[in-house]
Amino acid sequence: MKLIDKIRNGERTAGTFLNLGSAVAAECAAIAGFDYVIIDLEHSQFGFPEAADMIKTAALRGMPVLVRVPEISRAWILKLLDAGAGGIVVPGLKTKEEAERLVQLSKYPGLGSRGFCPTRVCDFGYGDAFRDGILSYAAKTNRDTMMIPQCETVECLESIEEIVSMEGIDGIFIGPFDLSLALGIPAEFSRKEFTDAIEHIKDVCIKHGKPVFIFAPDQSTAAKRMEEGYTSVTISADLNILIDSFRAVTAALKK
Ligand code: 3PY
Ligand code: MG
Repeated sequence: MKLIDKIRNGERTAGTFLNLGSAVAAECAAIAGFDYVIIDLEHSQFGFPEAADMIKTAALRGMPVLVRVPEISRAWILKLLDAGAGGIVVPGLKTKEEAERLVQLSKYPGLGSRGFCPTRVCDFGYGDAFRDGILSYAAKTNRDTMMIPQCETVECLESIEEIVSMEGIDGIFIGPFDLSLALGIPAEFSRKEFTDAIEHIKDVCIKHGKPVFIFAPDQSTAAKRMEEGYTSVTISADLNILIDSFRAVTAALKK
């Protein structure tokens, strides 16, 4: 099932970041029962070929995939959506104009001006994606692909209502580390300035009926965020979970 359908069904979802660049890690996340993964092209060391491979492997496992892009560019957004990404997460977004550009590049006419070609995501035009005509395909794709700016700058926080209410913006992802840095209180997640900010973002999203995602570095923070009513929590990343598991094993051996 697509992530957006789980969200529409009112499910609280949990995902993780994939920073290893490994399609096998995408499979492992699916086997482990995550609801989705986010391929991270912002902070990792791999590129489009690996990401495309991960998207395909995840699809074979029925695992929804979002991709965090390194920048808002036509090249990245088209390639990733055409490869089959279910949505795009945009780090460091600041302005309403950047959000508008994201919508322009990622949504087909009706909402934007996404370039069209029958690519992998629609069986290269040989499946039944266009059974009801190209306009119906475009409208369905516009509804089903999620464009999710991260709120992690002061500028985005200040314009959050304008950005969230924009047609074609399908949710917000709170980046606690960058947001706290931007507020001048690095990683001080219990400070009132920080808790007020994330509560505000959550309330604005709820008011506009849009999902609100938040990153949690560990399971206890994730559980707390779930209780606080975030739509989705993205917990840690494949490489951190791997190192933590390795550490638990080595620590047990050395006891
Ligand atoms: C942040 O905390 O800044 C993030 O972007 C988490 O992914
Ligand atoms: Mg960030």
